[in-house]
Amino acid sequence: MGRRGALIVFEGCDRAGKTTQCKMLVDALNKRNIRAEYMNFPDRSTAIGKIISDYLTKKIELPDKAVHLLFSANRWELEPIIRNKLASGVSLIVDRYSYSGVAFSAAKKGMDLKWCWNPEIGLPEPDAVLLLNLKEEVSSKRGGFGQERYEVSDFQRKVKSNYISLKTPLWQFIDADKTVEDLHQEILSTFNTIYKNSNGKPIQVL
Ligand code: DGP
Ligand code: NA
Ligand code: NA
Repeated sequence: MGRRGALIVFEGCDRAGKTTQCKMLVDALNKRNIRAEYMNFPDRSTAIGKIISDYLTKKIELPDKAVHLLFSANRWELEPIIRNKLASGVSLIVDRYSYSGVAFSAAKKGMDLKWCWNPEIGLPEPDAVLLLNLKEEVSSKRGGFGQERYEVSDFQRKVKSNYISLKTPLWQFIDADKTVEDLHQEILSTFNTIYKNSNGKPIQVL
């Protein structure tokens, strides 16, 4: 049997370029015959994901704690798939994960990091978390900012400070204020190191 896949999570405030970079990384790896797939959270295509999507686009209102548990349940509904793919050798490039869950929810009044972290306990732990770091003045000028529920400058500042509280040795901060191609090259070489180092190590849990 070959090696397991690596689990790499991308985090960052809205409009930092995560989705673009995740997809470019998957394409680059597949071209190099490294099996890799893109995943994103929230996954709006599932039954739970549809409720989350309606909430984010402000079609419905829900209490903050209920929404938090839905986001978490959305990760748990895909947990068996994550485990199976990794075991079969596919690396997963994940666009947001539990850290978004906690950083965004805990930015709300009456919510704290510890309460928010609880439902994430037991999910597969990533081999690395790459935080695409972009100054708020730059990200807020990128297209589309401001259309969804959390895309407000004050809120994004709280999210950023929560990310800093969640940082562990698995995290790498990457300066995202550069061209798409330069950022891609940096991420590709970061991936190579993570991929080598994760070989033979069992997946841990959060
Ligand atoms: P995206 O599709 O990546 O733009 O993410 C949608 C929005 O939802 C974005 O503002 C970040 C936020 N978000 C992502 N995951 C979670 C989560 O688990 N909990 C909360 N409260 N917000 C989240
Ligand atoms: Na967004
Ligand atoms: Na995204």
